[in-house]
Amino acid sequence: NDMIDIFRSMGFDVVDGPEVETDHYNFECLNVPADHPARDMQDTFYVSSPNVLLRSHTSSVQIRTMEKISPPVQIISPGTVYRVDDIDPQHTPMFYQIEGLMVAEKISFSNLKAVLIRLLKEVFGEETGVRFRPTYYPYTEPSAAIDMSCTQCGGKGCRTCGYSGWITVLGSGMVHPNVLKVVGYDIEKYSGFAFGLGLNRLALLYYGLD
Ligand code: 2NM
Repeated sequence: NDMIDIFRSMGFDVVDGPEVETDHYNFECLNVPADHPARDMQDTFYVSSPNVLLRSHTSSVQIRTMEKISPPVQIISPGTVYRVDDIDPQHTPMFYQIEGLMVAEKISFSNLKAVLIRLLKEVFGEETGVRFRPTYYPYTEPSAAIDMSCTQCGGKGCRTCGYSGWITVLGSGMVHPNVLKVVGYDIEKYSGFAFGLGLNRLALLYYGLD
């Protein structure tokens, strides 16, 4: 709820959607090709194979929203998501996510950086270090993983951060043109950024649990 308040203060609306999804909204619209490893049957729970499943992220909510309204769109979608994982300190088969999306004219990577740096500093304090690393997602291009300085040791290196001083807390990127096209947006006119974060891991860091 604190994070929702921070996003609201930056102009984001909160949207909701179904936890039982179709393959179409969970994968197909998100530019995840049929042979992509993320589509592996093991990766989520199928209610009725192969088309009905438990959502593996809340991106499906954002697709549904984009289908309904034209830009400017500025939303977050918090909620539970599901993935086939053995339980360990970093994994549970059900977890909480907040995803966000901003699409309008002239949205750039600078806007992505501004929003996500502000978020992490609001939650963890102004002294928090934030860095962006190139990575790959099928639904964004370019894509960036976002690390913040370790909350446990302040960046010196400890067990929590694997002695690196940094912890990866967010995935993000500029929404892939194929995704904008699927929802009928004019890619000559509009661009946008999107991001996803896992709340469980963030809560561990926030409350200082080892
Ligand atoms: C992430 C990382 C990067 C994402 C993409 C979209 C949509 F629907 F607009 F395509 N929503 N969220 C996204 C992008 C999520 O999570 C790690």
